[in-house]
Amino acid sequence: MTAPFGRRLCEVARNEATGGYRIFSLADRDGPAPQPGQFYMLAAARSWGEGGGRPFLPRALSVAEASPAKQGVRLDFLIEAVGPGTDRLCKLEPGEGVWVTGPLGNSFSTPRQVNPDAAGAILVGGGIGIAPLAIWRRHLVERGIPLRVLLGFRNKEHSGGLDELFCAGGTLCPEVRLATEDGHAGHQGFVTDLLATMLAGDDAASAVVYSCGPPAMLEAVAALCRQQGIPCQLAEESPMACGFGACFGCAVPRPDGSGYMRLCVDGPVVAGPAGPVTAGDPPCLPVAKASSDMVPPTVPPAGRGDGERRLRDEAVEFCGIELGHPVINASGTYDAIAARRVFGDEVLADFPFSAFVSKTITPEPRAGNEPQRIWETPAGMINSIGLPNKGLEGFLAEDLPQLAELPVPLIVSVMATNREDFARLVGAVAERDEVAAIELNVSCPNVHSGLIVGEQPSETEALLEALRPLTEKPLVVKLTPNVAAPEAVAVAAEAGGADAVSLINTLKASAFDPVTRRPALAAGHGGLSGPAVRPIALQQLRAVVAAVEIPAVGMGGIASAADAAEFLAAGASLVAVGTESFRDPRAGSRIANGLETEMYRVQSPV
Ligand code: RRO
Repeated sequence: MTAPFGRRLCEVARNEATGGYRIFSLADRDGPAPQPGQFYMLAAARSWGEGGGRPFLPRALSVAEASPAKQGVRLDFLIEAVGPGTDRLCKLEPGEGVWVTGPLGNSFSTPRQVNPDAAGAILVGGGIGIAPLAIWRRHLVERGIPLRVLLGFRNKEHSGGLDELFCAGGTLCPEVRLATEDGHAGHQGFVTDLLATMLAGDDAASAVVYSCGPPAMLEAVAALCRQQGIPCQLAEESPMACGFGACFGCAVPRPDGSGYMRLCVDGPVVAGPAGPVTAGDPPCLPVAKASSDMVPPTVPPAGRGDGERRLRDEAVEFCGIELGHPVINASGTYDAIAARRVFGDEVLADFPFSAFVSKTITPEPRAGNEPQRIWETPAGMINSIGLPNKGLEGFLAEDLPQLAELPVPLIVSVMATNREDFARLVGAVAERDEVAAIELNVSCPNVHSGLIVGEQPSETEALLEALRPLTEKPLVVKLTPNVAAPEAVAVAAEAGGADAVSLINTLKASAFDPVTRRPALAAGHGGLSGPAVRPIALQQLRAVVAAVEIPAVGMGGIASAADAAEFLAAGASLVAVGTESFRDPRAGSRIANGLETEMYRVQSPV
């Protein structure tokens, strides 16, 4: 089952305190019923990102219950206010709007699907992690599958949802046993104490364990199951910007140890043994700045450069390629293959971009950087993804045939650390008919030596001189903003034979975790994107456009048609949407649809 493509507006039906947490219910008129274990990306429709720019990203919440409503489905979530996103959701009143994307991710599998001899299910929940187990319990009860439920809480104040989700008529359901660290109810100690005893019994031998809770608890559950040879499924959590495979932020180690997987598309339910998972403010989607404060249409000025670009109609030509409109994606911010897996073929029917730029590929496969990979900042985020990709051969064999099914021209982004490897990439990619153009990423801030070429005009020119003879296909150079004069690099790229430049890549940035006081990202630093960088991107674009004759693709924090219009006014031939797609999977279409109107409006100076 695929999710509806894009985000939709739902209404808060209920938001009530329950033992330290809140039961938060939404009326989802147009959504399908979720499967147990699935999650949604949620963001308040109003005042999201105001007063300091956070929350900026939507938050991922597992569904605790779903019931048929007069129209559509009513969704229940359990929320704890642990950061700006959950704080905001906790304050919403019934009737207020929430942007919703989902249901997302995979779901629990019934014991027989996991183990044909299974006698029953053992559900193990901790704290707010009891949420997905509540809907899973109901599902199992309805199918007559025997089950036992073990739930653990720190204390009475942190036992929210228990009364509502695991009690009937005010009494705890008979199959539920409790463990509390303060001993106020049930066994005093950890829920894993109860699990250890249960798994040692003969009647547990063919059971399947399902668990959700804090990372340490999941690791203990996985270890116990491994010792007893009992299969387990763990609903994990990881910081997540998009929920549909675009941001590459929610990486967790694969259970078999072979690199990382994205929890949003390969989880959140993972077969044990569990890898380490990262806790934190359960992730998230805010609303783009409304563009309705613009004054009525008038005829735009003609020409190129500051405030002088004319957009006659939606179609544009870029390096000899006809495009339906001027909005493409920024490399690495939209995985069209994953999006199709999540949302189905509607992605093809209403593709958000007029050309698709792949995530950067390298000669050899790369696992990407260790998590934590993303961090929300005021009006933006820092990423340190580290170029995970299948390598040239893997890309050509597995990804290219799927990308060739997209209804738009394909631009393949490549990166190497030396000219020979760049040449290998360009040579191999250029000979494929499916590829319309090649983007040379000389500006990744997150890999060793990723920036060396793009920071130096002479290196950039020499690289282009080496690559130019290899293909007649357009070569687009992705510029770094992390230099004093990006226009000097653009001039060098043009001199070397580049057909176009694109800018900006992300700005080198850091953040510190307020709790640990250590760098928030495992790599120590990363690249900043989102509306926070927009004025910098516009200034660099102006400087580059003034310095070169070749066209420029402008990007950096574009969240609305009005923003895109600014980039076109500054001289961009195309605009690219990046981080905004994390918040709205159809942001590209929204911006393209609004763009023509924007271009014919006089921009208000205030
Ligand atoms: O994968 C990344 O970490 C990454 C890349 Br290749 C890039 O070009 N820009 C960025 O912000 N992140």
